[in-house]
Amino acid sequence: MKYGFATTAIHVGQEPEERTGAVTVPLYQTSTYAQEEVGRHKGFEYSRTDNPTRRSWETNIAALENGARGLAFASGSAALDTLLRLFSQGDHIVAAEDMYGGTFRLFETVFRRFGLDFTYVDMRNPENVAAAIKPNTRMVFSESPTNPMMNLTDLAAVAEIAHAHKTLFVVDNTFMTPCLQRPLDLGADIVMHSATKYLGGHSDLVSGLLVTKTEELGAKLAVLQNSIGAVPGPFDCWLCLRSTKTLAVRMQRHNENARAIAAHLESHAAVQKIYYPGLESHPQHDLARRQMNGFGGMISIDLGSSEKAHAFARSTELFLLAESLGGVESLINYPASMTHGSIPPENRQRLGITDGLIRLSVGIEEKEDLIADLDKALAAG
Ligand code: P1T
Repeated sequence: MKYGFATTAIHVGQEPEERTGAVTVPLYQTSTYAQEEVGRHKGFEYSRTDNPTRRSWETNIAALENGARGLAFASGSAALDTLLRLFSQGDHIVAAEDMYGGTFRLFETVFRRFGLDFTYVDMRNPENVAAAIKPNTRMVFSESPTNPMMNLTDLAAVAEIAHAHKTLFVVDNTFMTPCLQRPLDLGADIVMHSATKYLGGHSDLVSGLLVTKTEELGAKLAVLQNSIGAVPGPFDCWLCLRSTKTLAVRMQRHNENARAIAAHLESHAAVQKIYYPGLESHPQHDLARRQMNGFGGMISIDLGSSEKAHAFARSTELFLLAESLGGVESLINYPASMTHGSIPPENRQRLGITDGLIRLSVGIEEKEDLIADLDKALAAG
């Protein structure tokens, strides 16, 4: 990165427009581009393949993740779908056992039918990854921190294991954003995002990304991106560009609010367990300090029973009960039946996704108001 993070976010890929000097990247809401003669054009032919607003966003996110190439998709799930088409029937993937329920569903209900094989491991211990790798393993896939249990993968250690076996290492960086964690710098080959979350940041769009460390991988994925066509429209890319300009200040505030709330909830009598890597009591707190530049805005708490969790979820006023995360507004999620409903019940129990578990996405409101809202709802349970 030539500049610091916030400067890169505001400037890279976003030079003033040549014709008018417009400071903001224009919204090129067009499907196609006039050509002067057959084979002679200005670098754009068709918007599934490339679009100037999308290209600005892809350039910007590649710089932020310190990668060679960024590729934008219609959702995080579409980004994953395209990623998995790098592989062929008979290939094997090692994935984190604890991750977003929709990722597990995509792997199991779609790609297993097409002949991909998956092994799920507890990635808190890198040795579990080494033990699961087979001769046909082509990818190690991690989420760190995981959704919703906030478990960490030692990214540098797992990258080393993956590369020793000539296997790609891919990290879903949705919870952290490149502001707080840069997996490519720690050895990952590809970073994946649901841009719907912190990158979009305002709960007003659905989008996804892949960022590759090398041009070669970027070129392979660009062929898939164009062939499959799960691309975002120019307006969503324009909104993402608008949003990353404030990513550094938003993440700072998410960090600050979540740390205050986690510290408060940790000593609250109604909270049986709390999962937040910023707390010294988190078993991987030291690793969090080492590989992250902040602990993020996501906290999970266990209230002990489904009744208590439901009473809490219907009693908050500022924290809205909704799927998703990472917006400026605070949200509550009940993983067991919402985001992780597609994980088999026995797996959920084993992972700690109990019927008493609540996931909080801490927004950037005033922390005193958020704490008062949580206290009132905890009293109601
Ligand atoms: O929703 P979509 O943009 O398709 O992204 C899927 C996805 C991928 N990875 C992670 C870590 C995610 O959290 C998500 C989406 N998650 C939610 C909707 C949620 O509430 O957890």
